[in-house]
Amino acid sequence: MLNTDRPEPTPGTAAHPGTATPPAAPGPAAPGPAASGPPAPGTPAPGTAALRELIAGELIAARERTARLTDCVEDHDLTAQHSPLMSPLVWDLAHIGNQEELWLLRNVAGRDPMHPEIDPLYDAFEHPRSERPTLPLLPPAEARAYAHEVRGRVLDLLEASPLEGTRLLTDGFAFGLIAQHEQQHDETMLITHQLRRGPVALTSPPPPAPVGADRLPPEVLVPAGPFTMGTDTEPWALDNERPAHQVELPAFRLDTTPVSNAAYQRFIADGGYDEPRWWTPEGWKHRLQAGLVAPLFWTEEGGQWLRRRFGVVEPVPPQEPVLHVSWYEADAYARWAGRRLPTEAEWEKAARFDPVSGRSRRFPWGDASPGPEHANLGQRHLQPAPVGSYPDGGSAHGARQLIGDVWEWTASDFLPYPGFRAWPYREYSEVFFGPEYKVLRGGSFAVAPVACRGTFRNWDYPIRRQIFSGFRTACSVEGD
Ligand code: AVJ
Ligand code: FE
Repeated sequence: MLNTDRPEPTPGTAAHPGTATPPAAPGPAAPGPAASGPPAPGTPAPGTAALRELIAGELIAARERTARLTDCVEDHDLTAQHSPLMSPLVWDLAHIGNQEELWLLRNVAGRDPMHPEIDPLYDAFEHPRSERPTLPLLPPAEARAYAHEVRGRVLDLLEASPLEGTRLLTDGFAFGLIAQHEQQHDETMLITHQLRRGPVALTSPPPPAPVGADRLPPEVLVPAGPFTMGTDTEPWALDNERPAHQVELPAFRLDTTPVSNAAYQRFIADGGYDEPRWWTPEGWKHRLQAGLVAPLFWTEEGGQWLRRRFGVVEPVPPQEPVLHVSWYEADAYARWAGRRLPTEAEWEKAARFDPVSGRSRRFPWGDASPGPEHANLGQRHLQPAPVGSYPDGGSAHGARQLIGDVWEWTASDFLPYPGFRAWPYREYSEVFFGPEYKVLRGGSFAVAPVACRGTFRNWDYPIRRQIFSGFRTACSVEGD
């Protein structure tokens, strides 16, 4: 798996078969029967049979989502390039199969390549996205057949494999890696759908209404002190989430919810896009060069802001978290508001630290895998939920919607934790470390539970905004 140009994780699907939303007319957006994510650390390890079943469930859930994203349009929409920022959908489809073949059939099972001649086409480091439409890619039917053939062999391998003995096999890591990889590309494909022009292909029911949102305090206080950042125990955590390490932070305040469209419109109306003092020098340069005046997909008509969402133009909903903003815009907004973006460590402490036990949890609400009551994940809805939604997903300090809804830009560059070791390949994380990428946390509505947790790190260029990105703001506590 080597993808590079952009971020996007997507979680599997937590085990809530009864709650998956039935497909709506043009093409279902929501996942079907769900699987449950890796075993929680500290719980008794499931027997091999139970782990196999869990893995199979995650692989199947990912493939159902891939099918939902690729069966809803005609072949010409699969082979076309809808934006130079994105691959043709048919590239993602075959790349998913190719990475599954590489990691599970070749590296784990020691098999020979099935079609060595196609490998370079689907190596994300060989060809940038903008070039991929010119490659002799497998046509849609062949791409589907290839991914299907690989999957059949992988399910046979899963039945026969011990889930221990090598590091790739332990806890089914390599299988978990592949389920996460497919879900990450499903989020990428959903971004391609959002960029695509033409008839509507995907629909979904709206997210649930917020509960008690008008009584929420605007910000929460996270007192000074140490906490454990990252993980050594989460079985399917990726290399950049490791190792666990202690971080000492001064007290800070964090917005209870992501910044809403209504709040962001006040920034626009106040001339925020015309005031260089709110922007970093590079941000201002980019704002001028790119002609930024509002989030991506917004247009103003008769004094009202409209947005295009998966082919539908609609008024911007004031209570929804702002979406499709770059790091530069998020950073400028925060400065206009007299605040700043949280650092990555602040975000993770607010999301995971439990002051009662002194432990860091897997998720804001505890260690249980995400269910539909906790967070807007898994493409059940094709938009973020209004701010203040998901009271059951709140953190120990009372912040909401840290997981799901919108990826949250942080102030931090994408850097390794102390003691980082690339695993299982340098091209997942290591080659991206450095100041040119900013970290995003928490996952979006397009992220599957299997690829989402309190430690998960995403990264992208600060100019990017076709991704499902929003943010919340923070401030230091005076006198601390
Ligand atoms: C972690 C989302 C930045 O899409 O570039 C997919 C994920 N890595 N295939 C990306 C990934 C290899 C990656 N991000
Ligand atoms: Fe990839």
